[in-house]
Amino acid sequence: MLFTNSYIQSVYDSVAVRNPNETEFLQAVGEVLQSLQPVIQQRPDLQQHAILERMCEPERFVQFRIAWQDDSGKVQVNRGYRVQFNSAIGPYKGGLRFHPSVNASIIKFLGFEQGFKNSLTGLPMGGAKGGSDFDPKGKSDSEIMRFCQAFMTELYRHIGPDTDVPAGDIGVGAKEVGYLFGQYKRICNQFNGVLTGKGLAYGGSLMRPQATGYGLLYFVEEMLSSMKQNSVKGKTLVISGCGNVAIYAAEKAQQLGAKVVAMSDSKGYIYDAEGIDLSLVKSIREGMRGPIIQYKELKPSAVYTEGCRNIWSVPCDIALPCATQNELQAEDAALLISNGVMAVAEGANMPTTPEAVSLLQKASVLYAPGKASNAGGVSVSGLEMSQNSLRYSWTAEEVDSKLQQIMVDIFHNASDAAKAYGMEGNLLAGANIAGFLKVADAMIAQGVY
Ligand code: NDP
Ligand code: 2IT
Repeated sequence: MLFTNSYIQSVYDSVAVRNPNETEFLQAVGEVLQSLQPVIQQRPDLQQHAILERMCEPERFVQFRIAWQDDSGKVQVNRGYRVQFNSAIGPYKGGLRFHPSVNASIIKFLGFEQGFKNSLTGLPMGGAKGGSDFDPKGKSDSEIMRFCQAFMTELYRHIGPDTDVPAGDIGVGAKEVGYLFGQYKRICNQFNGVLTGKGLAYGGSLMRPQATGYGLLYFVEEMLSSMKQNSVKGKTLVISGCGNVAIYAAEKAQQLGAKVVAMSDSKGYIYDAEGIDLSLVKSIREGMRGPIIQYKELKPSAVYTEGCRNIWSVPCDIALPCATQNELQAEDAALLISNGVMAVAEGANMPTTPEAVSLLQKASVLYAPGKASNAGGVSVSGLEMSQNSLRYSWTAEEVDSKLQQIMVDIFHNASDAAKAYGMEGNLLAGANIAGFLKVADAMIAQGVY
């Protein structure tokens, strides 16, 4: 990767040498460093303090074995991870992903991004991520419980309500968080806010399940109104994925008067010209996380197409990638542009490749980077931590209005930072700069570590 600033080039090159073959991590680092070039020129102290070098090296990276018994009694072995990237502005905070593709590179890219995202929320949370290559698909409830217990039997020693607070991500929802929390409580003999995304009966926050998807739409609404004097109402949306983020993005989009015509999973996508019936999607996904092809069985007028990336061929005004990293590539961006897309906003983490982002920006399509637009989930996790500390629960309306305000503030912080550094309208650069500066200043204030 090439940079115009020679110092930034040398930082990137040494990260690349130190982390060979970690393509997703290097992609995330490269994208942030690219945005920081004007900041580095104005702030020579950042180089003096080696802030970039320190931010690109996790404070701690733990990898461990997870052995558990499947329903037939056979012992299975998986690999677990927790990366504690940066604690400058608060306890480490970030989700756990259970998916067969999980490896060190993916966990590190997610942990690196999380630090900037958490900074943008304005809440006191550092950056972390974790997970396992365990595949929850096709596993029984008992297998998932035993796996979660085995995972926590190692993880517990690295986390705590003032140290590191995990939550969900792909393959980890309320059920898994419940099993993880139960095991932590048994081992430590402590009932505290060590995880977020908990059930309401034992310290969870109202609105946490909805938070990422709803927050995404609050961000898009603010972006359309500020940058195009427009709104979500009456727009046609395509949303990839059909998990937690996608479902609640679709729900809020429909509440705001938009029509969602397509959703997907890792195998293919459904198109419903009448607008997606979310109650059907929820009934398919609840419990066993069924495949989206079942939508067509329940509603035969819908069309199912194999291949999840084909979803970007569906004409729409707003595209929301809400499945996984690098799911929207240059060819997909070109198709969206030729079909007249107005905005692309990321619900997933790093779903748009750098080539696709650059095509969208050149075509003047509004582009919202995930670390800003999907920050609603971790924001309500931060509010769950506050409620746990207070030993109190806020109403859904209270949490929702705080979430809305946080998303509006994130948009303006990103937009203002872009303008201040001569890149008006570039929300990617603005989000990276605004998220970075707060962490950088906190690191300098706390001395060399
Ligand atoms: P879920 O596990 O609830 O759903 C994931 C969805 O993405 C499923 O539809 C799944 O399809 C699809 N998917 C997963 N992996 C792939 C892949 N390799 N290729 C194509 N499709 C895939 O996860 P979430 O909704 O929680 O997470 C979705 C994205 O949002 C992730 O990038 C996550 O990091 C990000 N995110 C999540 C937050 C949260 O609060 N949960 C907060 C901020 C960001 P299938 O069922 O077929 O596997
Ligand atoms: O990517 C993310 O922001 C999340 N998966 C949510 C993290 C959290 O701690 O709620």
